[in-house]
Amino acid sequence: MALELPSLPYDYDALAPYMSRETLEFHHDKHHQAYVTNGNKALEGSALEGKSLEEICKAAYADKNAALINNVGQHYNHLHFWNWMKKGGGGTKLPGALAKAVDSDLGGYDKFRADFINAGTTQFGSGWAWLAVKGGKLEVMKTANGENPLMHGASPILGCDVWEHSYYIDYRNARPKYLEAFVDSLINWDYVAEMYEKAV
Ligand code: MN3
Repeated sequence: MALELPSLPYDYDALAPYMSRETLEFHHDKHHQAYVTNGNKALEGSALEGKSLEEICKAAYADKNAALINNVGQHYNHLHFWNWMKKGGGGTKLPGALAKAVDSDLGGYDKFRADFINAGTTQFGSGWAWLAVKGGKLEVMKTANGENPLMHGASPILGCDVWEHSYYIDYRNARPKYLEAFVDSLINWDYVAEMYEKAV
């Protein structure tokens, strides 16, 4: 089945002022669409056509297939990225089991917040900051370009896009400010908890 661009799970104005309509229009309608279009081109006639996105991400990385890593990887990342945000999200509203794991595996919410923002800030060039499950435990990670934790033996449960197209319209070069707004005001913790339940 060909890759498809899903609609945003909210209105284009829903995440303002933390993420503007203009950013979402470019990011979703242009950038994500391009990953879908180019991912389909790269998959056409390949042995991975019809496999799950998770399988394609892992196999593409093992095969060092840059077109698939970048485009199908980014399709997977963005599918979840839209759902990792919501109006009125962010802060310490973590569902119970996840809050417990953040305490035991990451040293508590405040340390998670600092480490996640630091991962995104120190990712040189384009990439992602992640909260992932590896070996049954939570881990803060960062990856370059279109890569994701699936390609590094882990299951992503939260990711923040730190490509400039995700923040330059709203924050210019202030990537740390964007990461703070993402963590404090945008994270959809219910969706993160759903992915956590599936990953452990
Ligand atoms: Mn992006």
